[in-house]
Amino acid sequence: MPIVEMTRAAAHAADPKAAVANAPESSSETADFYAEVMAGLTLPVKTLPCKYFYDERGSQLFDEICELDEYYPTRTEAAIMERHAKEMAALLGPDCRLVEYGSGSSTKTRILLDSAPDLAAYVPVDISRVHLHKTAEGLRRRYSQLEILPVCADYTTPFALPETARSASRTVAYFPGSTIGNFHPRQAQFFLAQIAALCGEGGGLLIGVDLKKDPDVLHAAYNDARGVTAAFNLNVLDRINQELRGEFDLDSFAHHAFYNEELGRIEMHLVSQKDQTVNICEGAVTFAAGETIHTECSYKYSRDGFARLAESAGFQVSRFWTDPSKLFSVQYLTVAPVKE
Ligand code: AVJ
Repeated sequence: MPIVEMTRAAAHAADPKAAVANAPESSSETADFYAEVMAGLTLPVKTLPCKYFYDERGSQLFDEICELDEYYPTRTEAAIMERHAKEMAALLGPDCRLVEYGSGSSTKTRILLDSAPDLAAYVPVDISRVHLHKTAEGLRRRYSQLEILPVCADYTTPFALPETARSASRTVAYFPGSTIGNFHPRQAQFFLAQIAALCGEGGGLLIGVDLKKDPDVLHAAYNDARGVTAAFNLNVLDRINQELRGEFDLDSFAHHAFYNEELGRIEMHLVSQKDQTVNICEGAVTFAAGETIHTECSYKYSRDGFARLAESAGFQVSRFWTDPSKLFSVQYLTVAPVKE
């Protein structure tokens, strides 16, 4: 079926519940997904955007990754948040409009919200409409006094902030999880500059940033013994099969993750185990044995390296919290006054 008809079929799926759970939220999203998949797989170095990991199954697998012994970031960040929540909340100050980028299930946000009772509003921004509204409902029950204004948007592109009932004294962005590591440094600079512009003078950004460390620790975190990370990586091919009528044989691709020391990043790849051609809807992609699809970068920063990046985007690092082993950091950046 050609992509245009397929997207119509998705829009009129027979079982609406199944459509909500598994599939693209609209037909134009299926078309975008197809276009990005084919654009990535026809590059000289085949690539897939890592944002497509997070369908229903992928989000479940990611939650499982977060529980793994080897995967230190989630629990380390949560511990830093718990330990310094009061100080963080004080930095937000009264009547703050808190905007969360990629809110997901807002687990870490609860730590912050528990200590910050007098926010003007909480604005979770997420691309997944289902997740967003489910999470907002849960938070409304727990924080009945707080105005919660979910925005369904791809936060890497400009979006409008909703009006708050109570007028806000300032805007602070929250970007946990070290998702900033998925951006190449120049993309990260541009993205942070957009946040600085949105928050404006007096505004700030509370951000989780994974730190450079012993490569063996990094290697283990992305090559867990139970193979959950491998399943998470391979799931993107299954998603293409489901949503785009792809014909990937998952046994013909292998998970490969390693630390690229020179570039300071973990790279995840899917390695073709043989010469093969894979049909995807109307397209076809040919792989040589050993050829890879680059599926994710996860950059790790030194304290100084991130400070330089922040400054290049118009921020100043005003607080830096870390854990005793210096595995992870949470940092509070303030919008630097415009130089005369
Ligand atoms: C959610 C982007 C922070 O880079 O560590 C986990 C995603 N990839 N295991 C990360 C991920 C493989 C994760 N981020």
